[in-house]
Amino acid sequence: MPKLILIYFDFDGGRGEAARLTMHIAGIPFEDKRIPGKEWPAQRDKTPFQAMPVLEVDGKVITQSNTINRYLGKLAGLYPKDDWQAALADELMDAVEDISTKIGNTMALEDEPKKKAREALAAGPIPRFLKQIEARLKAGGGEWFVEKRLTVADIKCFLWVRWLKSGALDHIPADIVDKQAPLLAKHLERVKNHPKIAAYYAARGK
Ligand SMILES: N[C@@H](CCC(=O)N[C@@H](CS)C(=O)NCC(=O)O)C(=O)O
Repeated sequence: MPKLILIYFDFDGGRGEAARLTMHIAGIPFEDKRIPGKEWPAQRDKTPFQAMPVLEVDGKVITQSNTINRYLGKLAGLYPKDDWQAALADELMDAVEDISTKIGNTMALEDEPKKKAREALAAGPIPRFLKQIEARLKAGGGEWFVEKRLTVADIKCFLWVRWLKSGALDHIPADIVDKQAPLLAKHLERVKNHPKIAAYYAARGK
């Protein structure tokens, strides 16, 4: 196994969290290097694309959260070997990334434009993505997105749905998932209760 260092912000979510969970589930040793927000400006230009997560693999770096998820998913046995199933997992992760980016783009807005932008997302794109992603879950059998087992696609979706349901996003109703995509709400519980994931967050006091 290569020497792995995951570099990301110091919170238990966001684009770096799927990588952490993937390595924990598989028992892959890694250094969880958490960068405090105040240190980020000094670090930004040292990263290849001025963004995190960054994964160091035996001293070389790769970036882009879904690229990292795929790479680690392969090491962890949580990514399909079959090309078609792998494409379905990729599609799902990229769809989640698309809508997460739309939401993420509102984070730095001032109060009034943020309200407007989020209300617009809650009125259209978020319900649409929820329903489309739920349809993919149904197509996979209703419990997992691909191969009828936990993969990095489930982890990616779980983290997005958890964010939506957390109530942390002002102007986006926390019950939007329950109302628009109840199967994704159930999927969240399924992933959250995976023994390795439950043990990980219990150990972190979450
Ligand atoms: N496409 C990239 C986006 C990376 C990204 O925007 N990361 C955010 C954190 S989730 C970041 O580093 N923001 C700090 C900044 O842009 O200064 C990925 O999927 O990894």
